[in-house]
Amino acid sequence: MNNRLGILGAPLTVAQPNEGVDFGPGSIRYAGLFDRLNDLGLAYKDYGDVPVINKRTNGVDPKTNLRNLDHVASANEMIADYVYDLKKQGDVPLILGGDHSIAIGTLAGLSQFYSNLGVIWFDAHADLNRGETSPSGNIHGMSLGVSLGMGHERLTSIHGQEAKIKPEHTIIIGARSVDEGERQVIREQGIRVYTMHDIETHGITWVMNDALEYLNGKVDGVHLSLDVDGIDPNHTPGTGTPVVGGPSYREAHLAMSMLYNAGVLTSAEVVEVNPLLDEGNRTAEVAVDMIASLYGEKHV
Ligand code: HAR
Ligand code: MN
Ligand code: MN
Ligand code: MN
Repeated sequence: MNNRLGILGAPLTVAQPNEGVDFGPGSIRYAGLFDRLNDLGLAYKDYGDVPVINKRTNGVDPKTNLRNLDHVASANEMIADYVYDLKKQGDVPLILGGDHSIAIGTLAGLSQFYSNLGVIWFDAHADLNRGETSPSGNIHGMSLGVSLGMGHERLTSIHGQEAKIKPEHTIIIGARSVDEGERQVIREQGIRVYTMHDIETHGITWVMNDALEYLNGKVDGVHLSLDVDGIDPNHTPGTGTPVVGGPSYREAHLAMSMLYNAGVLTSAEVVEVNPLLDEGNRTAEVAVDMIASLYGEKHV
């Protein structure tokens, strides 16, 4: 592996209800991503966007309680192939979403290179639903569950039948909107969750150190899945399912710097930036700030 970042857009939008998240990759690029990477002296290659097809069917399939399953499944097949190829080049994957269902493809593509990949899921939500438990039928609320091997076979079987990650290597940070069925999965599978309550009680420094210590020695890579709705919507208003009461800009920023300092990160994705719901391009700008911290930007 070299240190070159391989940047790939995954402009999928049909795993959630709002148009516009397909412009996420472009808005992040336009928010100054390359200038910041240049300032860091980082080598990168932009692979462009995966040519996903954003087709919506009418409503939820009553048999499965899944919306747009065919399109989400075939798009994620493609995303998995592209991520696999990028990783094969030796690049460090940085995937720009797109709704959070793209993690299904990202993790499927990555899983072939790791046997014990750690995942840090920074999100207001747990994304552990399946058709049976989902209040919405929206597959972006299911992608972590699918990667753990739970859910519709069309999704769990992308790049192989087996689960792509393990519950004991999975960490959720920032959760504050968790459904009952998801709570049960967290309990039964022993997934580590740092809630807003934990962040407030112990501070983000403690949370990140504890999370890193938890993974230390158990994993052969660490993937960050950064859902921008994980950050407080005061800073990231341009997203489809904002939830009040999230970590501040500074807390999220520090979490990213701490990941950089730990030197453990092997891939990342940033999802759910929706410029059509944004104030200017603020949310993409925050996303770029987070990416810059993640790859070592210092302010002095
Ligand atoms: N938990 C709810 C559902 O499954 C809302 C999910 C919203 N999802 C995201 N992903 N933005 O984090 O429908
Ligand atoms: Mn999410
Ligand atoms: Mn979310
Ligand atoms: Mn910064």
